[in-house]
Amino acid sequence: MSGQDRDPVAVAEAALETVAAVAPDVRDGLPGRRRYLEGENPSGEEVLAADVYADDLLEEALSDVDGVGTYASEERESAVDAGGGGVSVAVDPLDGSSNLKSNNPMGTVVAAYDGDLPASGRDLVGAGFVLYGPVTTMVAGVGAPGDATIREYLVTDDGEREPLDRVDLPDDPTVYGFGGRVPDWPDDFAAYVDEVEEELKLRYGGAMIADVSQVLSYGGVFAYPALESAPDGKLRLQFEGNPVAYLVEGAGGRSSDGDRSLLDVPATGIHQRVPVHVGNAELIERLESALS
Ligand code: P6P
Repeated sequence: MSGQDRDPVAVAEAALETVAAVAPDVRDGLPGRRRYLEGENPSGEEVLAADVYADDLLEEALSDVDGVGTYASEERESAVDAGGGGVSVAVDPLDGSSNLKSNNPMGTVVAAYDGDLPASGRDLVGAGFVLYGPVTTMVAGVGAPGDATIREYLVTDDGEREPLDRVDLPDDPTVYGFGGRVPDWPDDFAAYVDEVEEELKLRYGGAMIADVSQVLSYGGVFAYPALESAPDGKLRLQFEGNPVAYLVEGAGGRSSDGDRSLLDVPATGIHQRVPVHVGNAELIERLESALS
C-alpha cells in the first residue's frame, strides 16, 4: 500500500506516536541549547538553538511516517516535501521557547491535516501537544473535528505513551490567561477582560500549550487576542490556532477568532496569524458578543 492510500486517521495516529517518541530527545537537548542564533523565524521572532534542534529532530522523524507527504513548521519559511502521502503535518517544534531561559514549561504542537497546506481546521484528522512540564505529557486526539476523543498520556523516558484520563473541560471555569499588553488591547476586548477578571483567577505563563493545559484542567479561557498594534494577533492558525481549537472543542469547549470557530477560518498562508480564544463555551459566547 502506498502512503497515498493509507487511512489519514491512521497516519495521524502514527504521527502523534512519533512526536511522543521524539519528545524525550527534545527534552534532553534543551539544557545545552538556551542560546539565541543569528536571524529570525518566518514570523520575525528570535530563534533559539533549541528551536532548530527540535525542528530538525521532528522533521526527520515525521518525514519517515508512512502517509506523511508534507512537513511544515513555524521555523521554516515553506513546507518540506516528505515523500508520498496525503497527510500534511504542521508543527510548532518548541512552543513557548522563550520560557527556556526562565526554566518555565513549553511544548511541541502537532497538527495533521488530510490534504495540502495551508489547510482549513476542518481538514484536521488529528492534533496534539507535548507539554514539557514537571512531567512530560501529551494531550491528543485523532479523527475528524468533533469526532475525536481527547486524551492525556504520560510520555515515558523511552518515548512510549501511557494513556491517562480522557480530557473533558470542567463545567465550572476557574482560570483565565490573556496575551499581549493591556494598553494594546482593543476597548471591546478590554471590557470583556474587566468582566472575566472579576470571576476567574489569572493563569498566564507565556507558552500557549501550558496556558491551554491550565484551561483544560481547571476550566476557563485562554486568549491571544487581536491587538491594536497587531489586528491578527500573534499566534499562527496552521501551527497553533487550529490544533488547540481541535483539542479544546473535542474536550467540550469552544474556540473563536472573535467571530467563529477557528476551525472555520479560511486558510490563506502557512504562517498566517489569527486571534485565538479557546475555553468554556459560555465564556467564548460572551467574548463573541463583546467583540460583535
Ligand atoms: P508573549 C510563544 O512565543 C507564543 O507563540 C505562544 O506559545 C504564547 O502563547 C505567546 O507566544 C506568548 O507571547 O507576547 O506573551 O511573549
